[in-house]
Amino acid sequence: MAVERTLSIIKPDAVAKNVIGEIYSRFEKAGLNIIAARMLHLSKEQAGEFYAVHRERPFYNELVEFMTSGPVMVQVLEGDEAIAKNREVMGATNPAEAAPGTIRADFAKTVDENAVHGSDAPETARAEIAFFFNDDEICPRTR
Ligand code: IDP
Repeated sequence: MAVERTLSIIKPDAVAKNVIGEIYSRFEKAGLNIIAARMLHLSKEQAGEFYAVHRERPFYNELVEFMTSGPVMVQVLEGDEAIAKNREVMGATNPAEAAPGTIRADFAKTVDENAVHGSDAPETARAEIAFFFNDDEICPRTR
């Protein structure tokens, strides 16, 4: 199995619900190591650029509004097959379709405010990690 890194965001709805610790616990129980983390309140420019791939989608403006509505927790997760494992722990984009016991099933109610973001492929993971963290801010367990 390949050790991978992925970018995770705990979105404003989950930060407001005070479940950062519970979500971190899900990552840790799944064998994902948190190797970088930062809390920040995204600007409209940052959120718009981060979600630029969705610029043409009808929900883009709503998504940028939501992502800037409060602080987010951003982290790099590392582990075997981290990209797929994180998405498994997150559950489906629409919480109504998310498997029981997943983060979105347990902490989100709607497709637009769905608690967490996770990179969907190695290329996007690399770009998304670099969007938020410099190399010297990433602290793997071993050097
Ligand atoms: P993902 O976050 O599971 O990878 P994407 O399809 O990449 O899902 O969508 C990015 C984000 O855009 C979602 O997590 C959600 O916050 C928002 N989004 C997706 N579909 C809709 C929609 O139909 N209405 C409103 N927001 C949506």
